[in-house]
Amino acid sequence: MKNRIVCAVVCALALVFAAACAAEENGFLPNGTITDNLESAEDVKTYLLELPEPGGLRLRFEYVTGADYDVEILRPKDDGTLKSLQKTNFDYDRDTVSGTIAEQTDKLRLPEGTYYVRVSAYNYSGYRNDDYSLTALYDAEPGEEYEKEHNNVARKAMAIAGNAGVTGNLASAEDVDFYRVTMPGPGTFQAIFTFASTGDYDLEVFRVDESGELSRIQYTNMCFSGNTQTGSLTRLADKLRLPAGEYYLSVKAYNYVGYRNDDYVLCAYVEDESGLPAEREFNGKGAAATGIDLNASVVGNLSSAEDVDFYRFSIGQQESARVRFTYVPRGDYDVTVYEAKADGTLSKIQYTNFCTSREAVTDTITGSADGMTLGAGTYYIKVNAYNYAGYANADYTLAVVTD
Ligand SMILES: [Ca+2]
Ligand SMILES: [Ca+2]
Ligand SMILES: [Ca+2]
Ligand SMILES: [Ca+2]
Repeated sequence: MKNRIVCAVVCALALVFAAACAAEENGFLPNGTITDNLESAEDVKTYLLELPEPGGLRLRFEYVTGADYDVEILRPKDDGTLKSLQKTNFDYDRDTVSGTIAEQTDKLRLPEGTYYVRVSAYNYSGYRNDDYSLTALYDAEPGEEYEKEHNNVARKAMAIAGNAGVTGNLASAEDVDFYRVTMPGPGTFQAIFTFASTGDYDLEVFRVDESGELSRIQYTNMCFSGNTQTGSLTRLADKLRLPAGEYYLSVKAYNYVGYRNDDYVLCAYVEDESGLPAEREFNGKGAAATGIDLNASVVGNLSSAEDVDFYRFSIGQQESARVRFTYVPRGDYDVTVYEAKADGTLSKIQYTNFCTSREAVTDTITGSADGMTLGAGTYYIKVNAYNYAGYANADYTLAVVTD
């Protein structure tokens, strides 16, 4: 039995070697051109393509009009079989002056290594005996500033540094691109995305939950609804505040119609707030409240209309104090103060709505709530958007000041 397995492995290796040798005769270097033809409707031509470094690859295929070809890019798997990465049908059937047409495949980003390109007739009526020419258009992209496929699942995500753009693209409507960003300390996190303005992308941010599974914390649809815009467009996702840790970003097409093969640029803009008086997400419950001191400002923000931010402060002896809140004029905030009861429950003692209906000439507005007489104890403050329309992503500043 063992001998049969060894024999099978040897035979498989021999077949791979033979296939490689056979194809190598027809091999072509990156950016080289092969001129060839199919000798019959059943003929299949296979060419070896070696990519010395990871990079972008697209094929240029020139053929007689009226013909119908399939051009496929494959890579050998460890077991010797070939996996199809892309199959493009070329079937231009209108007349041209030259009688030929040159078209290109969508661009793939590929790891370095061995690939095969296979040319065949789509069907019997699409077969032509005429010459075609095939060119591999390849750009080496060894640097970290370029997407590294295959990254379609989170565990194969490409690690990217904060504040450094990575250029990638969707190779097909089904392509998914995962990236991983490590935040060494708590701080702000904001995705910046530059994309073809006619495209429609989904950009998602995930954290890893206790069980090791991805949990989505942000979804942004990146598109442009106008019809005159050309070129590319840059959009910002809402700013998040996140604990230290690893986060995943994914880019994919919103749907088949929204797919574009063009390059995009993704940047995770991060600012470390270790040691700074800033909110510490995830603080959506009193038990996870961010501790603050009396008469000291803390900066925070709502990362979505549903975000809730809890803060906690303590008073040693009776004080007269009030909440001071600084915010952008278009925001509409609910700020609620609670007293912690002996049984651990929170009892509401003050509610203030912070908003302005007047036209503001300043970037921010500062409002003060009514004064409160607070006995020794622990208190909580909850900040949330008054409603969906009142949500603003910009920073706010909160303080409890004694009179
Ligand atoms: Ca990709
Ligand atoms: Ca991908
Ligand atoms: Ca927040
Ligand atoms: Ca929060």
